[in-house]
Amino acid sequence: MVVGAAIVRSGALLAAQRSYPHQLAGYWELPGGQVEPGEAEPDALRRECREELDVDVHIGHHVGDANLPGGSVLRIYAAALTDPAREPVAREHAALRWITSDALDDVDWLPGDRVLLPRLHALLASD
Ligand code: 9L3
Ligand code: MG
Repeated sequence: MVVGAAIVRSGALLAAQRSYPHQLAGYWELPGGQVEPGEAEPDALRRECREELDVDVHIGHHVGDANLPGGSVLRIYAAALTDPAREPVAREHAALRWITSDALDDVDWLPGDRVLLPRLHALLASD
């Protein structure tokens, strides 16, 4: 299982551009990663956000799932910055961007994340 965070702040969604592996580099994703054995999904997501973005997040509701190449599942949860004034830092990504609904479809998303765009539009609309 791979978990990803749909971090929303002021009507915008945080997207992160992958820097590795080279097949995925340049594409955008919701930050996150592998759930470790015995780890609860929200705990994994909080850990990944600290490691990748250097921020603490509150994890909200389940937004949706998508199949990833290779057979694993990407599970997205809504999330919010614990301190909205603290800007996330790209510790493992090439870049970070806050995306509003009008620009969501134009981002070069990884295929798994792209499948969830209707859910992400709905999430932004409810913010
Ligand atoms: N993945 C796809 N979309 C995402 C995330 C967080 C991850 N939003 C894919 C990319 C990798 C795998 O899952 O093939 C594991 O992710 P990571 O641990 O390298 O971030
Ligand atoms: Mg990751």
